[in-house]
Amino acid sequence: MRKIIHCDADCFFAAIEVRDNPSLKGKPIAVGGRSDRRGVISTCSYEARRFGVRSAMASAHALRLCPDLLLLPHRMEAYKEASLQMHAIFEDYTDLIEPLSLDEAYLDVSDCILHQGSATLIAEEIRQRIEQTVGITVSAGVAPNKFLAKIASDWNKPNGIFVIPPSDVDQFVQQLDVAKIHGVGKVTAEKLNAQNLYTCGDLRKWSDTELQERFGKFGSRLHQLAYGIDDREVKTHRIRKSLSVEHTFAEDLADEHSCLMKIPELLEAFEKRLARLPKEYKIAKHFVKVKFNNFTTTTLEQVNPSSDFDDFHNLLIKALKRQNRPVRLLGLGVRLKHPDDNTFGNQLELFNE
Ligand code: TTP
Ligand code: MG
Repeated sequence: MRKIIHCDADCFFAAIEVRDNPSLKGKPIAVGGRSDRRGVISTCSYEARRFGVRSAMASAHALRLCPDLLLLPHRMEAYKEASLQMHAIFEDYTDLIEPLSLDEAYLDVSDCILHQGSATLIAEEIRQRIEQTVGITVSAGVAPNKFLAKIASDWNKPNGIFVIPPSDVDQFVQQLDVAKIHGVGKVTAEKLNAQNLYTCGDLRKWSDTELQERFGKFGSRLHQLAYGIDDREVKTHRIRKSLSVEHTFAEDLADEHSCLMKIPELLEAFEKRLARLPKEYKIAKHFVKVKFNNFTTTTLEQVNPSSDFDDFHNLLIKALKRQNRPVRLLGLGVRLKHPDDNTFGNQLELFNE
């Protein structure tokens, strides 16, 4: 069972404009291209939304709907900077982050041990920290999968959180409007409604085959979503160079024996993460990391790693010999190779050919 958080900033570009010019607060504003140049609205404040102004609408049309609309030009650098700040906060909780746009991301916090692993408390802390450091509000959805987390982040927007615990999934999905399903646009929603299918509960009356006959491949997906099932993983886009786990112990580990005793639990956490790693990755090296009680850190690597994890045992014994002191932190992990990684090492191989 996964724990997924979907974070989505509230009227992102507009919120940054208000943050940087507080006199705009409470006013109908929009960020977009100029109406005399056939510009379109990128986004607008909630005050402007009350007039019917929407993203992707022609700016000229928006100004007719809301004559007092303050139309501001883009400041992409400021939005990118805020986006980076948000991601830096996400990274304190997990490596499994899938950005969907500058202001939106999925986080898989299944392995996060902060707040006793409560995804709800993690999401609340993320929202608070973004508000404090970036100066904008973010809405969050917490659920056992991406499909539901995304719907949940929209549920109490703006500046809200909505949690769908596993025990509530069935009931929540039963009454969910089919139009809320990602991929169900206006046309599909109308088709479904014409068949008396309004909620996901209604969708369950149809078999997988019946839905496929009517909607092709998407029909099969609809069948799964109607039961709240979505197995899609949170996909990080960057290429990983390494994968590891580490732990700082409440009390220093006094000797080699007590350090070696910690390997099994570190390995257990590590293997969980390794299981989620996409198959294209190859393990190039094993390594251990040791931080001693004087805060010096040492790492030791094994270039031709064994196929099991016995290396960690031997590496750790060697690393500990570098300083005979109590240990604060132990880590172990692997350096990775990815076929798409075009850094120096791979290019050299190319030249060698
Ligand atoms: P969204 O998250 O879709 O919208 P939003 O953050 O403005 O509002 P909400 O509170 O509903 O989340 O998009 C994020 C940013 O991406 C948005 O601030 C501006 C930009 N954007 C466009 O430039 N064009 C578009 O059509 C959309 C939808 C967004
Ligand atoms: Mg948003």
